[in-house]
Amino acid sequence: MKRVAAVDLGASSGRVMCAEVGPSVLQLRELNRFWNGPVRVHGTLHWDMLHLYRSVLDGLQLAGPIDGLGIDSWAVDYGLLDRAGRLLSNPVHYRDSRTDGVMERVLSVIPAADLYAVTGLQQLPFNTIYQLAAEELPADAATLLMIPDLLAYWLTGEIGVERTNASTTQLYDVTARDWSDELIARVPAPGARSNGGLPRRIFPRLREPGDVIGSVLPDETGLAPGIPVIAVGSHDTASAVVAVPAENELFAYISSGTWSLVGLELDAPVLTDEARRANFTNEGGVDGTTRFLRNVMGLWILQECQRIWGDDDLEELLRAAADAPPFAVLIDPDAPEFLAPGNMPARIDERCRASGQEPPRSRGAVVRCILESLALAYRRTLRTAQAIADQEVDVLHVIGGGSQNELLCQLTADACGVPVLAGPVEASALGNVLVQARALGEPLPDLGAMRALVRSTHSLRRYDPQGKPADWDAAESRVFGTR
Ligand code: LFR
Repeated sequence: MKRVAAVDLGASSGRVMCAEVGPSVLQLRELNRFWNGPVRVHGTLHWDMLHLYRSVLDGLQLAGPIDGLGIDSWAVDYGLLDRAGRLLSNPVHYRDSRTDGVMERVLSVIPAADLYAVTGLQQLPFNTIYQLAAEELPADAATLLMIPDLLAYWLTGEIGVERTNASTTQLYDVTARDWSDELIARVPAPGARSNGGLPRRIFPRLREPGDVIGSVLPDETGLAPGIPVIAVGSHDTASAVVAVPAENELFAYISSGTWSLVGLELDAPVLTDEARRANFTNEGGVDGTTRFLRNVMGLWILQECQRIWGDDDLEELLRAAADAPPFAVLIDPDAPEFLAPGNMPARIDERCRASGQEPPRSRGAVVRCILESLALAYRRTLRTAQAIADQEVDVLHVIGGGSQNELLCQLTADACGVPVLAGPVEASALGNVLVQARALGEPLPDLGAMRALVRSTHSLRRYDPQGKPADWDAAESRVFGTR
């Protein structure tokens, strides 16, 4: 039996959990949970890195004796260190507007097909490559670290970038399984339409999930000396997919939180034109797997509505949504205007007017619109993934915080026409501790063994498809045309 701690940082909250992992045992206990989100300073959205580090230390101090700790977080964002190892500035939030228009400029230098052939990554305006092309690299930048790697560096003094997170930068060669020297050399300088290139030396050596990064530096962290810090699937979605409680290979998943990551687990990347045009990503998974998925905007739109309304009673909002008339108003949740923080109810109204729909009149109707629209986007994404990868799917696993949203789970089953199995909620933290436990010697030889342990220790809720499939067909052609 191993006792380990998981640091799991999501885009709206972070948490430190303590776990016991052993034969027939997989038990998590939350040590602390803390706010995370954008902090606007002079117009730029930042992450509050020191608040996160401080909160991580506070949580770890409550853990008692542990055999290891691992860190996962959202992807794409990074910190830059100078030669002395000092963080040059607070990492910028991926929803910041500095990347507006940058993707188009980069693609005029590196054609989209070239980029996809190397990286297999979906086009998201905030991919690391576009963030780096948005601003002049500070002259004293010596090292780029992704968010979990930055925290691991503060804890241990060791430098490196974990592979699953590196795979989200759009500067990683998914076939060679290393940084792409070619793309790094072609990234255009800010404002330029020609090659500027980034210095190759700022990209550190890659680590594998399961590698021991180093041990905790005792003095300033206040933690017991010598605790191993273990690289996990440091991209939160990679860790979450480890904990999908699938019984066989015929499954799809939705990692449901601020984002909804909808897709399949494959043995190898799909780098075809069809996959590129459908904007599917081939992110790196644990044990060399490929996460073939698309980002759907997720519960972010609802979270922003709640913030604008000042209404944190989600249960009540969901009850009202359940009573609101079905299919009244539908939107494409992936429309670019829903990406940046702001007044989502007003943006939904605008979107409705622009598409000839009467805007929703009550909060319940707005929430119904968001959830039905998400379910439609899931259906479309799932069907496209299956068609491209030529894979049958018997069950759709919904994992993460959104798996607690009963109305959304039922609508998802109805829209997709497959049974949904909901849970576990803390999928990222579970994937994180499972990979650590294996690295520390627990007999969990492969993903199948890890998933079997999740299944035998966590109860799942099943939602069978209900209602008329024809209603969803009609809804799909209303929003996306008949393609
Ligand atoms: C989910 C997630 C997604 C990634 C987005 C931005 O938390 O990690 O996988 O696309 O955040 O980093």
